Amino acid sequence: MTADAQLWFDPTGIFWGGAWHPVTGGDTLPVLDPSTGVEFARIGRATTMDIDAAVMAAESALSGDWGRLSPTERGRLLMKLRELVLERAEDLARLECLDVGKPISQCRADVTALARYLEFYAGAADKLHGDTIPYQAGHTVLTIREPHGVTGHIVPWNYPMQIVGRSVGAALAAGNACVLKPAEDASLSSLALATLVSEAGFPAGAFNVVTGFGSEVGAALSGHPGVHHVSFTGSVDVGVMIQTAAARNVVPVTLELGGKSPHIVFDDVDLDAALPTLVGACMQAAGQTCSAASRVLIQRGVYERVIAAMAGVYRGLAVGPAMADARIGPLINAKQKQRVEAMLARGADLAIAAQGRVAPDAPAGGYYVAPTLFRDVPPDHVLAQQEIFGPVQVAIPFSDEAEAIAIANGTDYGLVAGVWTQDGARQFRMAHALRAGQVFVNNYGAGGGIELPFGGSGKSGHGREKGFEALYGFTRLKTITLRHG
Ligand code: TXE
Repeated sequence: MTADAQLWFDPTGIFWGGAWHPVTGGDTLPVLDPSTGVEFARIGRATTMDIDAAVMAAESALSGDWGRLSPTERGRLLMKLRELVLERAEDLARLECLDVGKPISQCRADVTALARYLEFYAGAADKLHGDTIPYQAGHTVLTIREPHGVTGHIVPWNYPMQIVGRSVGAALAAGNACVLKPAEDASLSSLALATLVSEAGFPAGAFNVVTGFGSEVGAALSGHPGVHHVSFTGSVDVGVMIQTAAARNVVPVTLELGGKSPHIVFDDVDLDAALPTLVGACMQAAGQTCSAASRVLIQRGVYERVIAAMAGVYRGLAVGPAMADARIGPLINAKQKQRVEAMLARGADLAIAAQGRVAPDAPAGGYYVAPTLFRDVPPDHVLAQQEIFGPVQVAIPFSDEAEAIAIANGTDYGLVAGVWTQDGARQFRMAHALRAGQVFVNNYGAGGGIELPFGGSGKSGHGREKGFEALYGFTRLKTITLRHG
């Protein structure tokens, strides 16, 4: 462990049934600092037996103290957890910075977002109302929302705290008991959260964390017959596996699988307002963001001006160590760096408008990639079709609204879209026409907004995270028909 972040728990343990346990078999996995490539801790490599234990602990919680709490009491516990998160905010941020390689200021923002998710869902816990439905004479019909039961949460490494906050926060508020499987590259903040859950006084088994490989414990969790809902954020291929595994038990899944989100710039753009976002909406977490605006569609009348302005921003982008708070940090691991470099190589036939640079002080072992803006990219080019998940954007020219819509909707994904235009009617036309779960007009939130439902269509997945919609997703509706004559 380096002096940059201090662990206040043993990361080789896993947390279930309100207590820490060694993993069955005692195997561990290395935790590397993406800024240096150096190992600084180890986490437990759990087995399917550990998943069985965690699911059983969650089942016991539902039939025990956790299941007996009122919604208001669940909300208060979430609020207490929020307070503890804020008390340890700097520790959590430094831990995440070291583990995930995101610039420290982005990690601080992630802690703030985690606290805000907990606050939102704490307040919402006792506001999950049902309906009454007019029916036949002599009957009263009402609907109530019940928790699914045990919910499985498989989380990636790009925004661990935010994704745990939005997913586990909503599930707990709705009364489920959670089993969380963080990514093997980013498990520390989930383990840290378990210490705070314990301190907040959550009943045993309400929140459980099991670390290890996705292909081992992740697969076991998603196909476990004791799990009643699976929430997954990650790659399309694994999303398909998870949906298939859950289908064998006929349980619902929420899948958030990334995208190739278009940011569309019309000739009447207010370029001063748009420019920071046109680049910034792709550079958070070094482009490893599901909602990254990785395609910039620019109308021909303003094309050269926008490219020149974006190129100017790119030339000022320096990639460097996360703890030094470089604007852009390293990628998560060597594999992701190879993936992004392989994609860059597939762009050898394209023109580069501008590149940023890797800072001279960036340690040689870190996973750094220089930001790259390609121009005049054909809409069907592989770089304009496939998620790159790195600091890479493609600029595509278009002539009119119809062409912009065709290009924007012309990928397998449909997560987020952004539009810059001052024409009010066009703002609405575009918002309706774009295939995306979120459309931003004259701004681009890159998935932002705790209160705003978020999710996609096509290969971006289905179901909604965030806001009240996520709460509904973590419940099932029961209809009660009373005949009273
Ligand atoms: O993701 P994986 P990877 C995309 C992005 C990236 C690519 C590959 O394009 O380049 O995916 O990243 C768990 N059963 N996104 O390989 O493997 C795993 O342990 C159950 C987009 O890292 O999907 C981790 O917890 N679980 C994305 C989680 O799945 C399994 C964020 C995600 O890892 C499993 C991340 C299995 N068989 C990557 N195999 C987004 N939407 O934000 C792995 N996992």
